[in-house]
Amino acid sequence: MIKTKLTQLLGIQYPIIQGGMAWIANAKLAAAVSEAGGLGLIGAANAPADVVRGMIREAKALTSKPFGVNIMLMSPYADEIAALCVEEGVKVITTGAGNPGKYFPAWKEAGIKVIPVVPSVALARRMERAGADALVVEGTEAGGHIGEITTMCLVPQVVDAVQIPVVAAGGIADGRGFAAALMLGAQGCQVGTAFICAEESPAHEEYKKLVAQAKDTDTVVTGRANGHPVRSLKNRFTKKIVELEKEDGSFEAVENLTVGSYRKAVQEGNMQEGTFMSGQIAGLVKEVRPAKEIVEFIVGDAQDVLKNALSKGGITIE
Ligand code: TUI
Repeated sequence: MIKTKLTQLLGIQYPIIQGGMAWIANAKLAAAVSEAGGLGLIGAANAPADVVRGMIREAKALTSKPFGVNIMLMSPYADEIAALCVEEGVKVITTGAGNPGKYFPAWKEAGIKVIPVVPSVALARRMERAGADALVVEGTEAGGHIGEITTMCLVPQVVDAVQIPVVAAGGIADGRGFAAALMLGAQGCQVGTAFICAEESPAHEEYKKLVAQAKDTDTVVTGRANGHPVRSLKNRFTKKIVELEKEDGSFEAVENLTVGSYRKAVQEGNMQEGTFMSGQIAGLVKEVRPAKEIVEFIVGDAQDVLKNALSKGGITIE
């Protein structure tokens, strides 16, 4: 049993949050992770408010345990979704790809636990001042929209800069990574890539196969030139984006090429036109298995690692 300030704050069994991955983090996956003792998240991504409301209601029907909603702040529906989370009695909100400051008063008033995802110390400090209950601190190893700093460097710097609990994200898919995050001062971890390969994940079989077969060097970051860096698995489509960026790195050009490409990856497994977002840790994810097994594997392995770190590593302290 690993109990931390995060398990206490959220009333969950294990300090593991499932990433709110666009098109993948649906009600079934979120409910499966929450049922397993972690915190499942519904990823609102760019979905309209009524679709998100439907997912929240479906998750409520599937689990009585706490789950959350991740709001992608670049979505045109972010304002509506921020309000509907209050209406629907959502217990936990995480946010990504922006500053959620303007929503804090309404969320706090409703008693919602607010956990912004931050890629820097500066934003972490600002979010703590605004009233965040905890932070997901996401390193550049993560999949999807990313910051510049690695998990290893960012987590301890944020831990030193704030008082609220820190959840490490980016590059964690097993007990070693989770244990390392705790050693850096985190109170929990967020896991994305490994849950793409959950049995309950709606990702296309081709997507799951790509993640399970990926090796360490198989991801690439596109979109740096237009200010929205996104990490995904290398394929013919990312090659096309990289070429376009060399010729015409304008926001519009890259946006026009990539619009709809996340859906094409998740729903169609479309290698020609799909962006298969994934973290660098894909090389460690080898198989498709139930969400419960993924949660229990990470926790069990971390306990073992923490108890036996010195003896197994042949390390002595004199
Ligand atoms: O948000 C993510 N990961 C994502 S969002 C996404 S969907 C998307 N669609 C189109 C373009 C880009 C993304 C896919 N993956 N992770 C959390 C995260 N948040 N990473 C980085 C940030 C972030 C960046 C800047 C958070 C705040 C921020 O603040 C800027 C500001 O306004 O101060």
